[in-house]
Amino acid sequence: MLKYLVAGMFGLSIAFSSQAALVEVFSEDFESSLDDWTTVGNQPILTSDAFEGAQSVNTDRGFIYNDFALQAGDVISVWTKFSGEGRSYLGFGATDAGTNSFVLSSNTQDYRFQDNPDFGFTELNITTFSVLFDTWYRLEVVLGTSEVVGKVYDTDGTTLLGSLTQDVGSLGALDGGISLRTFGDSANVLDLLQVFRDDSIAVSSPAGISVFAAFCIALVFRRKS
Ligand SMILES: [Ca+2]
Repeated sequence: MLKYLVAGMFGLSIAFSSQAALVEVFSEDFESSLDDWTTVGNQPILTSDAFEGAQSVNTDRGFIYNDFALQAGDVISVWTKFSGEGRSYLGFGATDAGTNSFVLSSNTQDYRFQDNPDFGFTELNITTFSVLFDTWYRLEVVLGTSEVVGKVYDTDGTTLLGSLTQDVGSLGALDGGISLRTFGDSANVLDLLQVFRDDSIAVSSPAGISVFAAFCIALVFRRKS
């Protein structure tokens, strides 16, 4: 229940901080099959070490990606936890030609952007960051038209621990879906992937928009529980 409350507070934070009607347009909680995902490399493993529900995913060094049509302005969010050294990838613009990714690394203690043509890697901007084991972090990527911002939040989902900006020109194509990857310790996991989008609801006052967005997101989380 606490986790749902935290997730709900995170939703409220998005609504109130952005002054826009951000609503959930995609969700994957890893509670059932991975039929909607394409696997590159090793097969993903569903684990019982979950942030939400009963399962999360470890991709065993492979990438998984889907064909959800991301748009500029989208906010992509996923939870991750490390039990040992490794990396967690939150990717965007994913197709069969590769992806881009925001990467949190417990093995090198940093977060970074990568361009991943053919699911390889080209290192882009990087910032040192102290990653703790056995701690849930929320990763977020905000897609812009000229730059993309990656953020790392603490276990409460709302305390911003660090952010990194990457110009779009250094990334690969942005048209495509979402990708995920873990490598390193077999117990490093990802859970509750969500995409939020401004649905441009016409409400006269910004406060009204925020309240409406908070109501919508609260409903979404309530349905999940
Ligand atoms: Ca789950």
